[in-house]
Amino acid sequence: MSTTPEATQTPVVGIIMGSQSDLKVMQAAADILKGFNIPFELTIVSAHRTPHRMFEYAENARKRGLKVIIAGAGGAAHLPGMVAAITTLPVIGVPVKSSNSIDGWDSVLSILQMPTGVPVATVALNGAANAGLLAAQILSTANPVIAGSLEQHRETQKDKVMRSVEELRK
Ligand code: RP5
Repeated sequence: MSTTPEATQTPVVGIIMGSQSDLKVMQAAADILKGFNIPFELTIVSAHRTPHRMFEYAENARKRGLKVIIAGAGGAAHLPGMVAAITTLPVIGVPVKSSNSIDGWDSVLSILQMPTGVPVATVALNGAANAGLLAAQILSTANPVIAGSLEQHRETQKDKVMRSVEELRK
């Protein structure tokens, strides 16, 4: 497994976030993609503070070779929905619990409640690891190597639970 796939190959997943302060949550998506050897890029794109950058990023994403976008934001979290409005690539939204949020409900509801016609696949609050896994699953439909790695990942999870079951039996 390459240690820095994102540095050597064209990214197929774009991880974007509204602020540097989201990185502590969004890093989990990057870690998952690294584990699956999936090339990705990671950057900050703010719907509110850099709207033109957001538009350009979303408009060019498919042309640049991206296949999935993971977008994380907190507060009035418009980033995933706006990016989904501009591109037809699948967009996975990660609601981030930001420091001045109302328990994260602001982020969850603004990402989750997309109007019909422009879907965002919303994961749990701070659920960036699942966003990484979902991106891998989307890519696995056309990539048997990733599909095999996902099977292995599930087996590992199962084995961990079964070890706990054995421990409790003792
Ligand atoms: C959102 O506002 C960001 O996604 C972040 O979660 C939140 C707070 O941003 P900072 O004030 O920390 O830059 O746009």
